[in-house]
Amino acid sequence: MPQNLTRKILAAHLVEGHLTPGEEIGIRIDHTLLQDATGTMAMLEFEALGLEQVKAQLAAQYVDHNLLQTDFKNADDHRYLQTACARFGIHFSRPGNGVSHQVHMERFGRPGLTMLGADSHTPGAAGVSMLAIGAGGLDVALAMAGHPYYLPCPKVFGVMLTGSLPDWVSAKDVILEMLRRYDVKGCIGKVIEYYGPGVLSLSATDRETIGNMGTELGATSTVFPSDARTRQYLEAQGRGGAWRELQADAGSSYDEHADLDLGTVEPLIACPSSPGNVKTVREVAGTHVDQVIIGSSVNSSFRDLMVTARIVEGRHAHPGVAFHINPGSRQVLENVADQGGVMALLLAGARIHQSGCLGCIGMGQAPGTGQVSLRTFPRNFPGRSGTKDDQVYLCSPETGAAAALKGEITDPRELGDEMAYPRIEDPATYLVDEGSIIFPSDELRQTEIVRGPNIKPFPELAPLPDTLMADVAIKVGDNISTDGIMPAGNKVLPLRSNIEAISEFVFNQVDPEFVDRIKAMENAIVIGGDNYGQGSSREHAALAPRFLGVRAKLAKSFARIHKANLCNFGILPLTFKNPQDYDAINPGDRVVLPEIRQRLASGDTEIPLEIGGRRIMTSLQVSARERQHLLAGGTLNFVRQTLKT
Ligand code: MIC
Repeated sequence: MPQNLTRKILAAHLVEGHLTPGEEIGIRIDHTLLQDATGTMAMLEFEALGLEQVKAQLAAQYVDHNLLQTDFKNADDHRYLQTACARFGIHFSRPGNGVSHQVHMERFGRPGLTMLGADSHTPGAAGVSMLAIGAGGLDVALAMAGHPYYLPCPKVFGVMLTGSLPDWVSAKDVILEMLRRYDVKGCIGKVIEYYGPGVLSLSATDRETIGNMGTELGATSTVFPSDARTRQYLEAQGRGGAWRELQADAGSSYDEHADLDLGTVEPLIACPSSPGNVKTVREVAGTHVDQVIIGSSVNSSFRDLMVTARIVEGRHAHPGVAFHINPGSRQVLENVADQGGVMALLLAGARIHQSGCLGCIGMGQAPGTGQVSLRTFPRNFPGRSGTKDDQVYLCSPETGAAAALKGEITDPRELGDEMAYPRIEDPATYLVDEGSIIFPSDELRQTEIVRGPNIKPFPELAPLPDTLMADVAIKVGDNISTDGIMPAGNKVLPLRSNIEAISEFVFNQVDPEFVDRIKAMENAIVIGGDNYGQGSSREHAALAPRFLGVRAKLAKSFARIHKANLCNFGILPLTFKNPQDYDAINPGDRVVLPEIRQRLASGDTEIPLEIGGRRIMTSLQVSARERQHLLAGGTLNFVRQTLKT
């Protein structure tokens, strides 16, 4: 039977289960990706598995998030990661070498392979036709140890692209168009597969932009065919040998389907404070702008920086605008410099930063009070920039450059009256720089691992009790992101390897009293709305609440990665059978889950919950494997138990 490309890659990697949407499957993982903010904990978890060496075909560790070294903590973590990589045979990309997604595409990505990354934007590797999935650090640690990755078999959503993008419109507008149509939970449980004649008009890095931000649609991953453009990119990177052709079989079908004519896409912008709050740039044109940032974890490629440079060349940013550039990698910056782009940007007043995520995760670059910031980043959840009540918009480099020049949101097509659209060609041969990557070697395997004082041992987690009594610690609404649960930013991120310390910040932006309140409770439950835990892969949004006593979360629905992280750390992910019951539970209520252990062990999917003499029904949709992990109090407990027996 003819197969679409996603199912072909899944079938080639399937080690457990059947490719039936919704059923749990186990797939072999070829590449693993860690970044430093999630990676320090993931590396500690890998160490806890007691292996001598990684077993994945290629494991890479990037240092791109915690780049500000305001004290010893981040620098200590960098040293820990560097020494652990040397010891276990992992590629180490040094601080400042670039954003994981960009560097992995440049140096390691290969069509048709699977990748698991402890970063939700890992699907950016769609740019080189990988099936790349974001996951919690523990799942990545297990994949590094050679274990399969388990996930609900996704549906495949085929999007047929036709036409080509008009001048002043680029890949960011394509993914914003998808977000305008489907919003932040429209693609949960799906892999988006783009195909059709329009695909060839998109370069590898355009496809990276679309894959990276597919995550904001809730998608499990994004897949593109591997074609002449993929080949061109890999050859330009000096890695032509990695190319192979891949596409859906003729006559294959999709579980769901849509058409997108690239020729009809116009400049779009996601308004505060959700990537799904998309409007046309025309609708918000004229809004005063204080800050523009081009680059970071998405839109930081050669093309993105070069198009910005050519637009601002010979002019200066508006005096009211702080204009920043965050290159995706040193290699990007070197190639932009080689073609004169750096000088054009400097003369236009740009502040050029080191390569990395930076302001995207609140590591600096916070806007001032009441200021409007336009960023090419992937997400703009409330307060994520580091500024309370922030006004962050997400847009293309073209729209960002237009705002930098004019001082207000401007449809970039208006610049067409002043200049021709600078269509950028990728270099035929990139300047390649691997100098900041430390490759594994036998010699390095002798390295002693160095740990700083902020790196604390993994906390002990008790197994699930027979009956669970818990107090409602907080009740939140729909689309609460992991940034709302466990904020990032330069104050909190350095605590990622110290669970006791980071737990003091749980729900800090949503309810500053939360931690004091939960400390007076023995066990706690959190009540949530739809799409609870959307956004990042950070397992700390499960582990830190668990450390504080959260044993269950009851929501209308969960985001995929967060739900898996809850199971990994022994928190029951319950959903309302009847969504109206959401209104019947309030903070301070005491709830009881009678005989929960036994119900879990017997595979019950309907779990009664008693509240003030009333009983409501909840639903527990987890696999047999996840049930065992929940009973043990978390995946590490379970794996350790199995190692003992
Ligand atoms: C993000 O963009 O939210 C992050 C920061 O990259 C996270 C990972 C993290 O919290 O460390 C992600 O996307 O998974």
